Amino acid sequence: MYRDTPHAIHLKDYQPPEFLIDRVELHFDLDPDRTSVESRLELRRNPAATRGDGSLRLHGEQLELETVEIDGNPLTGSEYVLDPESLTLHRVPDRFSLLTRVRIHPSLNTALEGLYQSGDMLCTQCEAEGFRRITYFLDRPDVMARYTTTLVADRARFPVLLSNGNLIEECRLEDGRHLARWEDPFPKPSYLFALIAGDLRAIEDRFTTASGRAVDLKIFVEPHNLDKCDHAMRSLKKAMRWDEERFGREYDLDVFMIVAVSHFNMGAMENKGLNVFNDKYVLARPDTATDADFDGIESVIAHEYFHNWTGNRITCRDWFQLSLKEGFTVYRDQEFSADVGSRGVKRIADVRLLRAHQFAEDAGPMAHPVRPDSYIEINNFYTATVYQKGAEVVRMQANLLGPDAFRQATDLYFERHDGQAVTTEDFVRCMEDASGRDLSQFRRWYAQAGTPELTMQGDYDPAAGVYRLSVRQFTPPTPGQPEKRPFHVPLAIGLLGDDGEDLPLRLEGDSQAPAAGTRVLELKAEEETFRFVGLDSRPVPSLLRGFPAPVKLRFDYGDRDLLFLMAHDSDGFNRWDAAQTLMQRLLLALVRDPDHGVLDAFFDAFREALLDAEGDRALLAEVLTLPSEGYLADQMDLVDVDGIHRARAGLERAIGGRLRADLLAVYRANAAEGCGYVFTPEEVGRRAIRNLALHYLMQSPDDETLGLCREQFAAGDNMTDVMAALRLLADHGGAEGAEALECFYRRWSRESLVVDKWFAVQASSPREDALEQVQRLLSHPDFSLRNPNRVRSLVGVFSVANQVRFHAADGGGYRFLADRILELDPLNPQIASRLLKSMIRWRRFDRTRQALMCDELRRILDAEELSKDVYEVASKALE
Ligand code: 0A1
Ligand code: ZN
Repeated sequence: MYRDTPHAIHLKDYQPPEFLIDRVELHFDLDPDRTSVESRLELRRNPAATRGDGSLRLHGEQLELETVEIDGNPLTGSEYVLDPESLTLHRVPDRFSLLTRVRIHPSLNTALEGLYQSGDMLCTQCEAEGFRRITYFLDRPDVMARYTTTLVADRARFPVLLSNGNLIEECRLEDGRHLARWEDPFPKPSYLFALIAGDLRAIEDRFTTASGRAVDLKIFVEPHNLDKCDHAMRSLKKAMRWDEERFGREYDLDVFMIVAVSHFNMGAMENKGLNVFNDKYVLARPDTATDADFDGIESVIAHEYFHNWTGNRITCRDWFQLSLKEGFTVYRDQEFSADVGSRGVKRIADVRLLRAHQFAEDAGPMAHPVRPDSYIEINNFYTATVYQKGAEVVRMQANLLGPDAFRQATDLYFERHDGQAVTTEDFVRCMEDASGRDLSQFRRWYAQAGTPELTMQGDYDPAAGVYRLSVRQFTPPTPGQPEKRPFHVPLAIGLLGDDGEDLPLRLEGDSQAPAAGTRVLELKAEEETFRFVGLDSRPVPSLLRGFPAPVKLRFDYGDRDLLFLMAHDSDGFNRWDAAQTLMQRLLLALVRDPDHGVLDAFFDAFREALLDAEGDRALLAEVLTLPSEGYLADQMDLVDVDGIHRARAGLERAIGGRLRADLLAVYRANAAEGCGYVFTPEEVGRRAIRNLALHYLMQSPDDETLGLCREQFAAGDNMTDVMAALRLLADHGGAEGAEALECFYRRWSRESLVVDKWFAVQASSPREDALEQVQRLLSHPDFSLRNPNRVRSLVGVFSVANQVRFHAADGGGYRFLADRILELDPLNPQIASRLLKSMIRWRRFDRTRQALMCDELRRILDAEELSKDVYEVASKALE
């Protein structure tokens, strides 16, 4: 907690560590209230370091120091300096062994960084800087060491004791205690350290690697969750095989373990050989988890597993390089999900997420490059920019190189840098060295923040048979970067003829005509014109196919062209994008003018898509979903909160009314056949389109549709269908809604992840009394500020997914959020600071709301003691 102004850390100040640590031996005497940690470090001066003053400064926070010894000689208090963040030893030898003993208190650790108690178990979270809350250390990722970890604990309370690597010893001790010793043969940075102690059960399986080695796979959970691990195990095995086939990466230890914990700040953590997961991303049974949950589990399990090579074997030199591991690993998990599911739907989902969160971040006061230049608190930089935009930057390189050269480049990266802590620059150099391409201008994607806007214009000269496409790029200023230089942007483009077929894209000067289809052009200048020749009628351009770069497109399409693309584009992504653009345009017109009519052509196109029996249903559901209120808000210079809600709800009602018969037919035609729930792309698509039909029908409900909804709620054998119906009933309200909520709670009150859904449904309801209901739920016996999943399901969902009620003009939503942040900050700064991000883009709103938000931000900044996390976000928001 800070009273003084916290200072920023800058990339330009990076210095290699003065000391290296070769070996670490840790001995834990575990007890939730009082744990003792003894650490023996083998240290030596780093030959690559510029010589400092001869002293050694180790990181350490919230530790009670009991002993310090150098080479077996205890130090007295005058031989070291202790402050709240470090332990400094003066005049140390060039090579020595350091022993420290500290005490820590896991049960009092509500920040969930370091060693903490989650339910009845003990667990750790060390990324980014949590290890310093366990022992004194050089807690930075470029210090990589080999660890041996000994765990001692009460055998009845903590029968399972886990750490990284392989188990090398186990024995019983006196007084009902026992000991387990783990050794990790791979050097690792401290942020990948983990330990677990608890009364856990495991499901076990085995994987044989491509070279024939057997790996034991274990997923540990609390006993009552043992029946919810099968999907996670299947996902893990799929991910392991895929990484061998697609990237040539084999697993390297004899055992791979996953542990599910109920209290976790993020999604999961890739600790070497011992991944720790938020239980939300492990536990699933068809009756407790939705399709979206199954999907999330598959991709997060893969993500953490993939980190074993992209993050663990090769790690980051410093935290500015976070996207080196995160951008690349997200790219890898996106490709995995695309390969094992539906590629088209996956791309749409990823771009939706990027546009909704990353574009918003780039347009706000916390905008930062994929490789940030500075931070006050690194935990604030686990962002959509580092993760999702970072993945797009890797994807662009993969596309520029093509599949073969990209594979050679990643092979080179793994070979050249195995065992090292490196930078995004090292990654790009591998791309260049393997392919012979010059990516010097491309590197700006790592250094410049902001979303480039591409303004395109096309004109057709019938006499010459030429279509000219001019492209201009402009990137708006972001904090600290008033002016931007042009990016190297790949553009994937197609031209459609009158019949909707792709035309050959022959550029002036081409020696021969290319085949019809997509052509990738490269934009490097601020402005460029491409001339396509040999066209005997005006083509319809299909621009930025598959979303080849994280940019915004400005092109003045007529509605007819968009309808044409929606019906004919050979690129599925652009068919979806054309539909979204049309809907967005219509909705924004309705916001400006509530009497703006809706053309019959819109309903006709909607109906035609809806009734397309051949199409991929999941893709169809994406095409027929209106842009969210938040996304629409991002398209306006001045957000009209109520106008957006009115327009979107009105259009949904109109669709439900006008297309009632078709929607009912689709609902019935997509009823489940056969036996029970299966998680396949086809079945997920079927449920998605059916529930979307029910959603539209329930926007102007009658007895029949209400009856269907009630039936689905009562009969649903899977959580996807039950949740869809519950949400509709709850939003419909009245006795019906209350009864459904009550019945759901009674049925599921012992399943914590399902109770989260129950909170979330109420928090996201557009009903006028949503805030009052959320306030009431704060005193529900199941609500707790100490469980991040619970906080996110109530406070997070209300402030992020309920734009109309959170941004109510009376400021009630803002006050509510600020109160929660102030309560939460002393307990869990990471979660407090994440919540605050929904209030930092106040400049986009009207004066009344601006003033209300600023008042709350100031009230937060005025608090007696504030974490660095919240301070950084609140102060940058007001800059
Ligand atoms: N590296 C993890 C995410 C993660 C980051 C920070 C954490 O605590 C502050 C926890 C997890 C991943 O990318 O999955
Ligand atoms: Zn990650």
